[in-house]
Order: sequence, then structure tokens, then C-alpha cells
Amino acid sequence: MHVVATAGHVDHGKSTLVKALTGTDPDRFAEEKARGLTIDLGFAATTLPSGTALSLVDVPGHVRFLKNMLAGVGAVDACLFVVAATEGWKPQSEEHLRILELLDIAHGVIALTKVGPADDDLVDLARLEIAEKVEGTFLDGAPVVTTDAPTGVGIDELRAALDNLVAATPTAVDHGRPRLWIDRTFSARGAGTVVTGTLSGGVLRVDDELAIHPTGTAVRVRSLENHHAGHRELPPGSRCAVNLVGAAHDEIARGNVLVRTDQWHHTTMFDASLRVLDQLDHPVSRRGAHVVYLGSGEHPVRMRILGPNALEPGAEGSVRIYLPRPLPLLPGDRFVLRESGRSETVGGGEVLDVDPTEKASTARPDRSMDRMIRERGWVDADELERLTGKRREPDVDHWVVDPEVLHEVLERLRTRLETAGPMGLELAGLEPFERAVTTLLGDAVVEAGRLVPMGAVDPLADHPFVAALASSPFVPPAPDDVDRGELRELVRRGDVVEVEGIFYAASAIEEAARLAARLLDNDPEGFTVSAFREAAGNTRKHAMPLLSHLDGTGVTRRRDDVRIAGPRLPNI
Ligand SMILES: Nc1nc2c(ncn2[C@@H]2O[C@H](COP(=O)(O)OP(=O)(O)OP(=O)(O)O)[C@@H](O)[C@H]2O)c(=O)[nH]1
Ligand SMILES: [Mg+2]
Repeated sequence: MHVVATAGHVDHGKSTLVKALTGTDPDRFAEEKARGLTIDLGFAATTLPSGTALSLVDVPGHVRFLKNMLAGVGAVDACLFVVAATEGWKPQSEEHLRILELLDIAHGVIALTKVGPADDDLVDLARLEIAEKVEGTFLDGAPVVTTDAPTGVGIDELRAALDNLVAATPTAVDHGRPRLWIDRTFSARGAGTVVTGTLSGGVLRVDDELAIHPTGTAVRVRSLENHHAGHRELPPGSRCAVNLVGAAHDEIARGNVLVRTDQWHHTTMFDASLRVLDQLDHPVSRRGAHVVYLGSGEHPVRMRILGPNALEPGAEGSVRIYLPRPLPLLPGDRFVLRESGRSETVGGGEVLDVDPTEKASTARPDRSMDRMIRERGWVDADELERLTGKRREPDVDHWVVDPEVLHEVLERLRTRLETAGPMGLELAGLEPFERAVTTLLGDAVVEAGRLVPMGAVDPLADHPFVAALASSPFVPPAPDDVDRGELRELVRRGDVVEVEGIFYAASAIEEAARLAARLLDNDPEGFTVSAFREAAGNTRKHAMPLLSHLDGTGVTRRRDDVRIAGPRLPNI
């Protein structure tokens, strides 16, 4: 599927040509028909001699409706450039060509119209003028077809030229990331809200769950049409009319966009290249009422030139642009910049970074994914895909990591591990990305929640304090000469249990539970503290913490002066 937009000065015969090619008058409104003037976009379709389907977007030529022209050419891939032989090259011939160039439209055919009323000299003159004006542009060398729609002259030749054009124009690429910039919205009787646009980036399907942005309104695709024919799905590069469930047509406006929300980074600030038109008679600075045309929309913006304070006519530089509301953008999106005060096209460029992290004073944007990774150090692979539209396999876990940063983190971790000695490092004390790279260290392993050097002998294995506790379970020695760090680790591992400031071997706790079970076996009515002390051979100091631990873990329960069986009393 291909969409071609018309372009050219007012009254040069664009709509007439569209009607001659398709049988459809693209001027939809009574006012347009009455004045013989296109005000807003028109749409029509035809099948070319080769059988290829072609959609045409007809744009207005009048300078007053330039914003409508801009809404129509944002997503097309080729143009039908119209110049009337009777008038030759005119201001909007020039401005439309500049705009198409700024939008990076790379393919087109030229129709030299109204050759009927023009004599041969005028036609020759117009040819020469066109050749001169398009020199060095994408239309340099494009076929020039002479036409006269009322008499049918040249229409077959133009259809053949359009066939060659679409054959030479690459079809829209399917990145699995559909985006429909909405150029029209209306309510169809019985169906509800319908939006139209030129689809790019991916396929749209009936029942797709999408959202309208910038509002974020969730919608579902009820049905899809391409020039009034219903489809279950439509590929990128198609004109689409989408019947939506979930939004009223008057909540939606031209310039809104239909996407799968989570596939995009929705931005209000982006860095971009800016090429200033040669024809401008003043430099471009941050001052001025700047308006950006992106997709099918028009957005008043604030703009800052990155680097110098101003860009001279013909210069190319970088800018930071602040949008009033978030839009789902990607590097590579093209835009046109106008100044509404002077009502002039200033230039245009390409989005380079939809989520700049550098300050404007130091930012030097380009489209490189490596730069974005470098500036972030660590970036989630899904996030990176939303930011760039491209997938990079993660280096560690779900992270894509700048190689230098990865090297540094690994080195730092190695040094810390060395100084930590055989005990290693507690995983809980590491940053999330440090934890993620532990598998890349090679010479360290994760054991019991710690990162330890491989082959390191566990310094706490057969710890003398544990042995001392075990050999005197109910009268445990105090940990006076035990290293505090080691003691903490022994408690964390569960080898030693601390109750109310007294340290017991884990086995002592189990033994105390069995002792309680034996006492209750003798007398199910309960046992007293002194009975327990006597059986354990210890004093209140060591008996009370044990009993409160048994109570606390449900082995025993306290009733008045005695302990009775709790739910977790072991069997003996
Ligand atoms: N004789 C002759 N008249 C033409 C030709 N093409 C267009 N016209 C006439 O020129 C007038 C303008 O044609 P349109 O097709 O409306 O021009 P346009 O470029 O669409 O104008 P805008 O959309 O307003 O920019 C109409 O009266 C047409 O009938 C042609 O090839 N030969
Ligand atoms: Mg027209």
C-alpha cells in the first residue's frame, strides 16, 4: 500500500488531477466546491495499471491553509508535485518543496498542468523553470508529465509515472509498533467515533487495545476501513479509518495519535537536529513564537539552540524542544518548524533523543544508541527500546550497560571483595546493578546471601564459640572474646540464637523444647520455672530467656504459674 500526497501552489490543479486519476472529488466541503479552493485535506484512491492500490492525500495550496497541508504530508512517502504551465513556479511551489525536503520525503513525480490554455513557449518556459528550481532536491531528475485534466491530456502517462513511482518507493516498514497520526475525526451514524490517518510502524487489527494521546484515553478498534472497504487488519503505509470504542469523537482532535501506550516513550522534551532554510533573512534563536509540525499535529513550543545562541540561514545545528503535552516520539521522526509571528517556515529536522539526560548547556545529541547507553551507564533493555525503537540484547540481567561502566563496577566489586576477606560481602548491601553483575565476576560465588571469593574457606565453619555453646547448652558461656561481626553473622545464619541478650546454640533451643515435652509428659497439668531450672541445671538468668523463647515459638504456653503444652510442642 502506498500513500502519495499532492503538493503545489494554489489553483494549480491538484484537486482536479486527483479527481481525474481517481474519479473522486477530494474537495469534501460545500465551501470548497463553491469557492473552487481546497481548504482541508481530501482523500481518494485508485488502482494503477499494474494493479497496485494507490491512496492520494490532496492538500490545499493556499498559504492560509498551510497547517492543513502540513497535517497531510507528515506520514506519506512520496508526492505528486503540481505546477501549472500557465503560472509557472510560485511561492507555495517553493514552500511546499522546502517542507517536503525537511520531512525527508525522497520520491515524487511532477505534473505540469494546464498545458491546454498555455502555449508551447509557456510550457517550455515552465519546464526550464521547474528543472532549475528542483535542482539538487529529491525531485531533481523526477519525471515531468504534462497534463490537461479537462481534455484528458497526459492522465494515462501520469498513471504510468505514478506506477513507476510507487514501484521505486520503499513500502512502509513493519516494526510491530503501529502509530496512527490522526488527521480527521468524526462520528459515523450507527458506528460512533471514527478517526483517520496514514498508518506507519506496524499493523492495526480489529480488537486492538490502544490509546489516544496526549490524553491517554483507552480505546479499542471495533472496525477498520481502507477507502470504505472493511478489513480485519491493515498494514503500515495504508490510509486507515478506525472505528473506535471508548472515546467520543469530540474528545479527539487532529494531531492526536493512536498507539499502544506501553510501546512508547511519551515525551514533552526532545533534542533534534535543525536545518535552517537558506531563504530565511535572519538567524534563528530561542526568541520567537515557534510552532512545530510533527505527525499530523501543530504544537506551540519553546526551543533552545544547543551550542551557539543562534543559527544562521542555511546552517544546521541542534535544538532542544519543549512540547506543551507529551507525544509518543522516536529518533528519526521529522518535523517542520515555523514562526507564527512572521508566519514563515523556518526550517526543520529530525528527532534525535526523546529523553535527553544531559543539560542543555552540554548536550550534543545524535541518533547513536551507544551515546544514550553511555549517558545512562545502565539502562533497562525495554526502556532502551522505547527510547530508540531498536532492540539491544541486555548485557547483564535486563540491563544494557556501557562497557566502560561495566568494567568499572566489576573492578570496584573485585577490590571490595578482596578487602572483605574470606567472609565476602553481604548481597543485601550491594546496589541492584552490583548484585546483577556478580555472575560475571567469575572468581566469586553467592553462598547463603553473601558474595564470597571462590574457594575461600568459610572462617565461621566449626567456630569455637558455637562449639562452646553446644557443649554447655543450658548454661551458655558469654561471647566476651568473640568478634562482633562474626557473632552477627553466626546469628544471621541461625547457628546461634540470641534471646534477651543471652546467646544459645541452635541445638540448645531444640534440646530445651524436648526437655519441656518430657516435663509435660510427667505432668500434663504444667511445670513451674523452678521445675524447669532443676531439670536444666541452670539459674533464672539462663532459664527465663529459654522459656520465653519456647512460649514465643508456640512450644509452650504460660498459664498462671506454670507452662502447659503449646501447638508446637515436639513429640517424645
Ligand atoms: N484548463 C485546465 N484547467 C485546469 C487544469 N487543472 C485545473 N484546472 C482548473 O483550475 C482551477 C483550479 O483547480 P484545482 O484543481 O481546484 O486547483 P488546486 O491546486 O486543487 O487548488 P487548491 O487546492 O486551492 O490549492 C479549476 O477551475 C480547474 O478546473 C488543467 O489541467 N487544465
Ligand atoms: Mg485543491
